[in-house]
Amino acid sequence: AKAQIGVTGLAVMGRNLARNFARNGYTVAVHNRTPARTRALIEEFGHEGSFVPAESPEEFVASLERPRRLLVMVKAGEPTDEVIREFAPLLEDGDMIIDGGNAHFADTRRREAALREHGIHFVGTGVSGGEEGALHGPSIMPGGSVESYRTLGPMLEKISAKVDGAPCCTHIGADGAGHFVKMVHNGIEYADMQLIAEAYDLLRGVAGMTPARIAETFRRWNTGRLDSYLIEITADILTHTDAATGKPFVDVVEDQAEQKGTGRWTVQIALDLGVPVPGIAEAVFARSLSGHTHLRAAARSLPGPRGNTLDPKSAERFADQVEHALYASKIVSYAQGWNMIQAGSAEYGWDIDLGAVAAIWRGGCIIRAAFLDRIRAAYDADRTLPTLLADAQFAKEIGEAQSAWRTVVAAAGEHGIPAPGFSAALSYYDALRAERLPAALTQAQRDYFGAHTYRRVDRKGTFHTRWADEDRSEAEV
Ligand code: NBP
Repeated sequence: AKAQIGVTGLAVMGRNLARNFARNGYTVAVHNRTPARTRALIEEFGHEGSFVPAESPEEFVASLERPRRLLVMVKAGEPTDEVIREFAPLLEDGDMIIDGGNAHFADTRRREAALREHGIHFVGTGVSGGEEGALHGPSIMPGGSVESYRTLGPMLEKISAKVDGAPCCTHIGADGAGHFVKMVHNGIEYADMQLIAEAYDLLRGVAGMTPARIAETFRRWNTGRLDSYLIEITADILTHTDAATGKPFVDVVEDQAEQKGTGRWTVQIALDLGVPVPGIAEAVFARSLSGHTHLRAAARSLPGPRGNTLDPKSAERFADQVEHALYASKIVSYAQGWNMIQAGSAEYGWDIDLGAVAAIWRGGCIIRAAFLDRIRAAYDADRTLPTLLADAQFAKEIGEAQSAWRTVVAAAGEHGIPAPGFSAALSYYDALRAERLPAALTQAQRDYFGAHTYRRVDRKGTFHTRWADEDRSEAEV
């Protein structure tokens, strides 16, 4: 029998996705540049379903039913182009190349346009959930043509995570839309992780709580509105004791966070699109700063405040305030992420359904959380919502949280504990709320030194003040 789908690139992700398809009853052709991986897959997992191993690209392509669906799971970047160069000449009109790697959406747009010329559908697809998700059900964000989704979509939906019976997979939009949305997902993930790390740091540094106590606190939070995969694993990590030293595990890990690049891409593209995403940016910079050991060593002896940790009763109250601060900051960073998706959608004409994106992130992916249901509800109620902060429910909650949020940011300052995520989120909130921003002064300065002009609050038009003249007369320009 011919295979309904083929997977080339059988490292952790490709292998697990191939197994997921096979476990769901599909016949799966499998191929890898180095054939040993293909053989290993068949030996170890061949019994799980119907696999068709292929050693050569020709054999692989010949084993696929038409239109062919060829899922590429190789290292993102040049390897993807190499695989396309190798396979595209073997394909025919209407066949599909699905790129499930973490490609940059601009590369996906380029590849899609080039392959479209040859009648081949190129389906850039975001896949989230890591190794486990790939095997048991990831969140899947396919881009590409509507036509390709007609036959491919049901298969992807079948292997995806399910929440309340609904698949965590939907057609996001044309060409690079899927990879764009996956990129923003990762940006939001960076922000979420940073906020959780700050909450932990404040509970430890201000409230004087041990990692084990903080784990209990996180576990309690995980039964409420912060219920999420990331809070759950955080509690688990904080409970873990290092076997070699008997210390809390978190204390034996070097305090330098690495990054692979999707968070950085999110910020770079946000700058290009002109979307303010300070929460995501601060998270990327916080990781970057942590790795600058020479800067940190040079600054280690600089003075800081001498803050005492709180007594146990105040510590409990403070923990509640941190919960509010974390929740409010989380709303803000998701608001920024969704604004970014809106901006990308408008720029590239993707017409992305913002509520549907929230729905497919409820399961399978790293930021899966009960919270996403609320975002979906907000966009279902109003597709044109300018910001999540304008949703009545979120506005109410953030209003209730704001006083505690301010206390926490102030405490961070008083105790000398860095909280860039919490404070940037609060500043963003206050900036959007502000009746007047000091941007008026900034614009006046621009006019002063560079004749960059300004608009007035009381009259239409564009103006310049002749700052060098004695009379400082104003001219309409
Ligand atoms: P890797 O990103 O480590 O890539 C290894 C695979 O790429 C192997 O199958 C390797 O073949 C193949 N490959 C390379 Br490298 N260069 C090639 C070339 N020039 N031609 C053909 N094949 C080539 O694997 P992974 O961690 O499974 O990730 C696969 C993709 O999924 C990546 O794009 C990744 O960013 C993305 N992703 C990963 C995760 C995750 O949690 N790991 C999550 C979501 C998405 P070989 O065996 O012959 O060396």
